[in-house]
Amino acid sequence: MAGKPKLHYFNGRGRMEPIRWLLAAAGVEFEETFLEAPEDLEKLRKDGYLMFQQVPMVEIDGMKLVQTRAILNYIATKHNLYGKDIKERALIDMYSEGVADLYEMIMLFPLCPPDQKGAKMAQIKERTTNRYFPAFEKVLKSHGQDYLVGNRLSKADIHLVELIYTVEEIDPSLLANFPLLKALKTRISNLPTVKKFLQPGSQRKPPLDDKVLEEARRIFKF
Ligand SMILES: N[C@@H](CCC(=O)N[C@@H](CS)C(=O)NCC(=O)O)C(=O)O
Repeated sequence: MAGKPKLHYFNGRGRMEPIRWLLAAAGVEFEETFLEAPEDLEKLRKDGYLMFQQVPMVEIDGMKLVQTRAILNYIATKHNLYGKDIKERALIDMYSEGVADLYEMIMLFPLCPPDQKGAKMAQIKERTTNRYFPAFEKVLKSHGQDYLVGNRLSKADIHLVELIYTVEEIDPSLLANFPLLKALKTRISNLPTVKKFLQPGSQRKPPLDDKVLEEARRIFKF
């Protein structure tokens, strides 16, 4: 039997967090090796483990995978979280990309220059309530099913629920007008694997704070 996947990243959410969520939801145990200094990243590069000199990198099934989406797609395919045919897969990709667009705006917010923070946050809230959440609410309403695609759990549901939690950390009221998203959040959160991941002490990472941001700046030199 293959060993546990090993995740290489720093000890923060960033681009690895959706991978942690997806593995956890699939019920896959994983190990993590945290970069603590720029030298740790340099070593992975020197050893030839990072195709584009970047992390996230995940050792899984004898491969050293990079590129977040490739990693997510591999895990989703392996664990039947990627639809039953190419049409379902296209929808799952479309929804996942929408989630990723808003997630990226939120993830990059702490890097925003102080004088632009107010405008950026206003844009994040506006996009959440006027663009992304209504789009997903409409999908759920259109078919009345429990999951976004094919009435079956897919990676799109996991990514969306992770996003909902992230948005709620910014402002819980942003979810107020989206009853079907709330219900999806509750449903997915009650899956035993996800429930476990949401418990304190799991491998889920806390929101970025100044200390973690400083650590990321030091390791990635930005
Ligand atoms: N498209 C890549 C982007 C990866 C990326 O930007 N990684 C950052 C850390 S979050 C990194 O390794 N930065 C160092 C560098 O680019 O040299 C992915 O999604 O995995």
